[in-house]
Amino acid sequence: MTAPLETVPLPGCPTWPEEFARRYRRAGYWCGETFGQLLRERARSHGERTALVAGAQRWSYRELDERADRLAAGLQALGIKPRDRVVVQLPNIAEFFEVIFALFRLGALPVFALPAHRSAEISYFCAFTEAAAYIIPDKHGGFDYRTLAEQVRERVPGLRHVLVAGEAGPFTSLSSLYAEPVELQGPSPSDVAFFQLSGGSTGIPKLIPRTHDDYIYSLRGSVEICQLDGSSVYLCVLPAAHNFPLSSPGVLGTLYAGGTAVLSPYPSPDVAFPLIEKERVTIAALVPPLAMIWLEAAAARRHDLSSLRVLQVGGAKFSEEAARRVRPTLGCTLQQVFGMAEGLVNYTRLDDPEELIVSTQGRPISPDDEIRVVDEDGREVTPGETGLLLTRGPYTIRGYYKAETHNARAFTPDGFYSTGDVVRATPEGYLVVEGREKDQINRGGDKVAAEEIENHLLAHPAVHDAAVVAIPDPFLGERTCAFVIPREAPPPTTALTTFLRERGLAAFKIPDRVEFVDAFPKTGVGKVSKKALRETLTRRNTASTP
Ligand code: OOB
Repeated sequence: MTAPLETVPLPGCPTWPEEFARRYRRAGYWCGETFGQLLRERARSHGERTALVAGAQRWSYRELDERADRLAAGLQALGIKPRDRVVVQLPNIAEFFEVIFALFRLGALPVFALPAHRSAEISYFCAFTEAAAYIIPDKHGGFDYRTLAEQVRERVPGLRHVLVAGEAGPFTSLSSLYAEPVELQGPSPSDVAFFQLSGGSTGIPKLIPRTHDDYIYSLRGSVEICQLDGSSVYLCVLPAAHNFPLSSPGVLGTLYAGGTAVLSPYPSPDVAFPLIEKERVTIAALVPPLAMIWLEAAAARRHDLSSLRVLQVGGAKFSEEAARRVRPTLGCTLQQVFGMAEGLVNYTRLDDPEELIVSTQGRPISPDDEIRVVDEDGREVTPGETGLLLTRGPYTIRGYYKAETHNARAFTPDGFYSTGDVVRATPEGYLVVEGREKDQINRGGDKVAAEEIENHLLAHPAVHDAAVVAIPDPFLGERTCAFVIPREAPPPTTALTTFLRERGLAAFKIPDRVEFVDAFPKTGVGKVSKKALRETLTRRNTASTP
């Protein structure tokens, strides 16, 4: 596979200015390698090692490499071309990786949907990216994705192919596509490799273009920080499409390091603990609510978890009290991970003092990750003060896909991404997440954009206005509450939640609670005051507790 070095940027994808690109190459961050080449190289140097374990399947590096080649040839024969977008919605199954490496080799671009997404989200991704194909499992978690694909097909007539891992039903099975490998030109390292999804704070989800160069750099940095090597065994329990289990260092980092990635179909201890024991897992990644469940279950000591050296926790704030329990309960190091699909990832280091590990969310991967903590006017705060986190660097995007207006707000003119996170930097340069300024609910790591849910609620005939806010929750950290001004008599709450489900929203986005009000409190400039709404809730709760 020969990769051209420079190509025309994909329309709608902002790139790094030339002087930065040059700097990142000179510093050795961008190495000029693509994912397709990376896998080929690993298959050459240690082809017989186990790359992936999923259920009864155990694929060596050689096998993964060959499967990707044969599937790439089949996808090409089907008419999938370089730069075509392909919405990939696969759970933690081995085919996930065969599919994405096949697409990488072809230069087609996976759009990473989550297994929890339903017709509203998937139809949007397919339509917005003008996807050539949509790839699903047959069934997972008791849900038939082929039914979903039928709904998506109806909504997006331009979608040419639905490809299924497993029983295809009316669609095409992936296994029917395998063909003799063909010579492919392959993408350039500076090309976009795929799209991640933003947690979002606006009405519609944003797509994040990541290049081979920038993402592989974040893998290399993560592998070094997490000390992965050929003997590492990574357990993937979170949905593999998410940036955290995919690349921090995740499955892709594990493959980069020549280790073994074990895919767990579900995150619960009854599924994950036997896998840790059997496969001698050395590192696993969790969101805080799952970490709490694991800590409870591990205390029962029914499984041998002694191989575990690192437990990563991230995606949402992990409470210091829970963080302190990791080492005594699991006998391993906690690593806090504060990252974002847009780029920047912070890690506590494995040999950091315990105090730093339990009380901070880590520091950036790269010496060239630029961090600014600013006040409301964009001025840098005194070191140690709390402010809004802005960042720029060798693996942080310069803009979302086809989102010019939003990009003007989410990025500063000099290219810093405004994360919407409120942080404080410690004297050691570690970040502590203190809160959030963006209009988003972080439901135990699942991100819900308030405006997206408000727009859906507004489509209900009984709703005059809606405002969605976070409510504190001891387990998930936050849950969602929708404040609704009804047009006349309030409809039953279930009428609204059923309505949202029927519109095809992912279950984690359905409000946990609905409160009816006559009017919304307003801020000085006349905007809905979500702060005052959250206070209303505290008052209502106090009033209802005897
Ligand atoms: C990860 O990525 P996303 O894109 O789902 O969400 C990013 C947002 C951050 O901006 C922040 O608001 C929140 O999730 N977050 C945390 C956190 N990690 C993420 N808030 C507090 N403490 C943490 N440790 O969530 C993600 C991507 C890569 C690695 C890890 C997490």
